[in-house]
Amino acid sequence: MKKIDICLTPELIHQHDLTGTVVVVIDILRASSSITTGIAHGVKAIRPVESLGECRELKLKGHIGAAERGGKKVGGFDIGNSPFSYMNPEFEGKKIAMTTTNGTETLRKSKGALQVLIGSFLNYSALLTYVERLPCDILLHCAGWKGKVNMEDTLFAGAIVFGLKQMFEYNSDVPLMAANLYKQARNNLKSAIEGSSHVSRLLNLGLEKDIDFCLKFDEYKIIPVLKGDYITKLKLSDMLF
Ligand code: 3SL
Repeated sequence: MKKIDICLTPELIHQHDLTGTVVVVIDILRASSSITTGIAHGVKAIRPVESLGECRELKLKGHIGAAERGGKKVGGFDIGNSPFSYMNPEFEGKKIAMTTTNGTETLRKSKGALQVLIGSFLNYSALLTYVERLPCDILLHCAGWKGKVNMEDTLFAGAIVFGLKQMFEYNSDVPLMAANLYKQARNNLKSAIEGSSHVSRLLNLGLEKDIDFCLKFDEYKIIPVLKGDYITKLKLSDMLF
């Protein structure tokens, strides 16, 4: 039987064998939501990089520069990490170089998997439909915050496990824990994450609008996929079945 597991923080990724596994990278607030939004709004490709230096270099080579640290846009770059900034019609057909506090590191640590997908509430059903049909194991890789577990990524991973109609074997207790958490929270996700660390951080920065948007289900029908160095829209020819 196919297996599903959840890695609650990139610090624990060494516990998982990525070979032959499809990994879904989850950073609800806000990297995976922003990537999904950008690709859905016609951005050609997004290159996740870890350092501000790499991002700056790519900006000099013609990429749009997106940089966030601690929730804030880094000076000298074009945008930070708000999903709304990824809706800019001027970015259609262009490439973005992106660096964020946790999301881009989670992407790097997912390399070596059979396929790396990007998941958010914004593309929940499209992602669920695809991963359910995959002939291989699935790992939901949560970004958390600086090595620590967070509520919103765990809830989304739980939403995926909860939504699966096919039987999957759980590789640990985490899928069951996360699905139960989601089951309790699903009627009011916003109140479920109230008081959580990153929600408080973003609220202090006046970013409630971003939180509300990132909790919306199924705004988009696309699935972003990391191929080589770039994230693009998953095409029929990329599908593993
Ligand atoms: O940590 C990250 O990668 C970001 O998503 C954090 S923030 O929401 O942009 O603050």
